[in-house]
Amino acid sequence: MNTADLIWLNGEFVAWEDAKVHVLTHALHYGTGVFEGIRAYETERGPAVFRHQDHIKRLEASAKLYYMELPFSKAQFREATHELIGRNGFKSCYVRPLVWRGYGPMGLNPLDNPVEAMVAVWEWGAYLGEEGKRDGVRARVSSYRRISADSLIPHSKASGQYLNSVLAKIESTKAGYEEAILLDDKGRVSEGTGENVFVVKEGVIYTPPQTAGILDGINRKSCIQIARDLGFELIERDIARAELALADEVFLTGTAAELTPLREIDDIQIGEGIPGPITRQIQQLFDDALHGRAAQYAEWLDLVPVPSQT
Ligand code: PPE
Repeated sequence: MNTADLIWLNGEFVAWEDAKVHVLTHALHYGTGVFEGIRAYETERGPAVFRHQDHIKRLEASAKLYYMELPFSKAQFREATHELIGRNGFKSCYVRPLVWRGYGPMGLNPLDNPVEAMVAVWEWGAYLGEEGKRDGVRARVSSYRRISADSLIPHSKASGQYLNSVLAKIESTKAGYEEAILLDDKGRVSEGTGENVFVVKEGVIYTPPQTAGILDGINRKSCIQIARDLGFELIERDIARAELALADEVFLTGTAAELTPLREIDDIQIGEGIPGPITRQIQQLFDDALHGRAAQYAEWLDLVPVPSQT
């Protein structure tokens, strides 16, 4: 992977290779951590973090659902990230905050373990490939169902919960696909291993609702707004598996994946087998928003102060 000079760990800036924890860290054994995936983009006014406050709020929400309080304030996370981007000299990068139960008593009750925090940044290219973003990717429906609220918390971006995505990702990769789509416990379309999903049919856009086991994606929210601002009808409703194959267009959204079209599902071509016109239109405006070229979405960008001003 691409590295950086510094990582922020529990309030200190430490060298990348020194950012270490004890092997008896609670989260390493039981998955008791919560994290975020954020991106900063190069804009005309310098690096800008996309919907930074929304991501930090979701980090706090994820922690709350697992009985953790953020060990630093939201403002401290924000400043730490700004300083990391500046001091590592990045124009654009991926940002990964993690809050976890640290070294302390072993056993399942984590409440006496310290809550620790870190933020790392590194340069991370297109998650599903530049080609994938341009031409679309191939996915299959996973044999694993998306975690349900019966046993875990889809709304929390919790480390241990990602074993579900990891299994689906391994399965789809070994079978020769770029991504997997998971159904929820009732067999309805939920999401990708790290992306929300949208279906276009006869000019109308559909996406699964909050109750379909999804992570409440920040790019999902952005693309819903962009689609509506462009004048499209967008409906949040349950989606049947067959609607993926029968759609005119399907696309995925996520911080890492940005907006990536799907061109095949389960070896069935979607629409014309190339990204469709509605996908293209939303992708273009979304890309403009990310890079600070869309004035109407300027408030989504958290500009990183240049060092001389800090
Ligand atoms: N669902 C899941 C399960 C998910 O992990 C993500 C983000 C999303 C939906 C989209 O959420 P948002 O980024 O707020 O629009 N996945 C992150 C982790 C990817 C990884 O491999 O790690 C990401 O995109 O950063």
